[in-house]
Order: sequence, then structure tokens, then C-alpha cells
Amino acid sequence: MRNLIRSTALAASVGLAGMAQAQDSKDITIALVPGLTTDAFYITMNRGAQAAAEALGITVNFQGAEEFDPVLQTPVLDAVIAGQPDAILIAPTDSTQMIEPLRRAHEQGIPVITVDTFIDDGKYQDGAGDGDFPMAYIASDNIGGGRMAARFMAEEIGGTGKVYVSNVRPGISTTDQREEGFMAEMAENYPDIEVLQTQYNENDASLAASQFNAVLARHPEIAGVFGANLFSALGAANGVEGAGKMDDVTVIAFDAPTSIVDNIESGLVDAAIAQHPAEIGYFGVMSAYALLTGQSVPVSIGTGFTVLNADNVGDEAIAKFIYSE
Ligand code: T6T
Repeated sequence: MRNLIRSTALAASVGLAGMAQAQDSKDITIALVPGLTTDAFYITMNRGAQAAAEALGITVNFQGAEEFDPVLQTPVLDAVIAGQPDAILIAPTDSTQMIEPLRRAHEQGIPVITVDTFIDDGKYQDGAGDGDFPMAYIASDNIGGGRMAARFMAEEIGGTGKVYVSNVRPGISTTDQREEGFMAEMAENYPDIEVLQTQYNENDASLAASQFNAVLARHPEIAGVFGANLFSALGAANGVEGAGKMDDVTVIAFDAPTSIVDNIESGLVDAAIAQHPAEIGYFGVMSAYALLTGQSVPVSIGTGFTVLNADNVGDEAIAKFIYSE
């Protein structure tokens, strides 16, 4: 398999169409490199990826760093490349810093597909930008998700008051886009809501909690916080609870681990926007398999959201959208 892909490596930028060959599935090995290995979001993504692998009779290896950090992800990626998988699915931890490390895979003829996050502008195979070489991007609509969060926030706080975004750090495509969507929706439709400066927590829930206290000290009338990913939301919720502000401050969360579900049940979190990470993993593997067996693939696949709140959090139909731990 590797030889087939290698020989067509230079065709990657114009697609692999026309290289249809019969493949023996059991020889196909795909690497899945998450943003970090200990995050319920990526653990759930791997569950979907393994389901697809089982259906296809192929192997998917989940290998990543323990923190969401391009400096830690790069050596893991280099080791993955050295193992010569047939394709790499990866959630790049920085949209700029991961371009060159991923180019090393591309230059060795290993097709790259990004899942969850993207490199460069996320528009691949269009001839523009340094990071145009991945073959596909499978992810949530993060700008749309940020806009959803803003609408839920506005509704909960009655269209007026001060809010802020608890976020990881600039340079991550997903969380940047959620913030962008949140800000845009507020600016366009909610003139009486003031969005304060974003608080960056480095994916550390404890830091996100203490940042809530600092914001509260400066703005005692704070009405809401949007946690733009799992750790930001959990930390912000803990901060609100610790400060005894549960009844006064609305928390809108991105992501749906079991801890956020508990917080919805207790009334601490008002709504959580659950991504569909298993769907991202499943269709990521399917896309890689399609490519490796000579099919063309969509350059971009958008996966869905399910909103959890006090009304539906106990429903059986919702259970499959709660992330695995
Ligand atoms: O929100 C997800 C993921 O989409 C994002 O790129 C990074 O953070 C999470 O993994 C949640 O912790």
C-alpha cells in the first residue's frame, strides 16, 4: 500500500483521483494523532475511529501527546511518520506551527487529513497557502457553534449585561473560530451585551476558575461566561460555583463530558454544545480509507452539534452524545 501512495505522492495536491486499485484492507494502517490523549473529546473521537476501522477490517493507531501543545505534538508526529502509516489523521494543535511538521509527512507521500482542527486557513487543495496539502478536513462548524453559544447566552441573560469568553490560547483553529463566531453574533444582534476581554487559560481548568474570580472582582455584575472548550467550560463553571454565583451567572459550555452533564443537572451550567467527536473519527477513517483505495473524497466534511440543557439531559436519545471518559 505504501508504495502505491508514495508513487502518487506528488499528485496529492491535485487529488488522488484515478489511482483506484484494489487493496487488501488488513494491510492498511492509519495513525490518529489527537490534540491530547487524555481529553474525553479525543477519546470519543477514537471510539468512532475504531468503529470505522472494525467495519473496514483495517488498523487505526491512536497516538498523541499528553498536553495540547505543538511543541509536544511535533515529536509524536515525527515518530508516527517514522512508522510509515498509510495515512495520518491529525488534530493539529496550532494552525501555523504544525504546517512544517505535517509537510514532512506529505513529502514522504503519506496522505494527511486533519480532524477537529485545521492548519493554515483550513481550505485545502485550492492552490492557496502554505498548508494547502492535506486532503480533507472533518470537523464541527466552529464559527456556527460560537454563534449558537452567543444566542443561548443572550437568551439566558435577557439580552443585556456583561459576559466574557474563557478560551485556551490564540492559534488553535477551533477555539479561535468559536470565539470569532460568538463575538460576531453578539456584535450583530445584541447591542446591549458587552463582551469583555477574553481570558486565556492554556487548557488549564484551574486557571480558568481563578480567572473567573478575577473578572468577578473587576465586574461584580458579570452576567455570563462562555467556556469555549471542555477545560475552559469546566473551569469557568467551577469558578462560578466556588464564588457562590450560580444563580447570578450564566455558563454556556462547549463540549459535553460527563462532568458538564453533572453541572447541567445541578443547574450550574445552562447549556452545553456537544460536538459529535465519534462522528469526526468515523468519517475521518472512512475518508482516509476512500483515498487509499482510489476514491475521491470531499475536501471538507462538517459534522453536527447536539445542545444539552436541563430539559433534555436525561433523555436516552441524548446519551450517545455525551463523551466517553
Ligand atoms: O473542544 C475540543 C476540541 O474541539 C478543541 O479543538 C480542543 O479542545 C477540545 O478537545 C476539548 O477539550
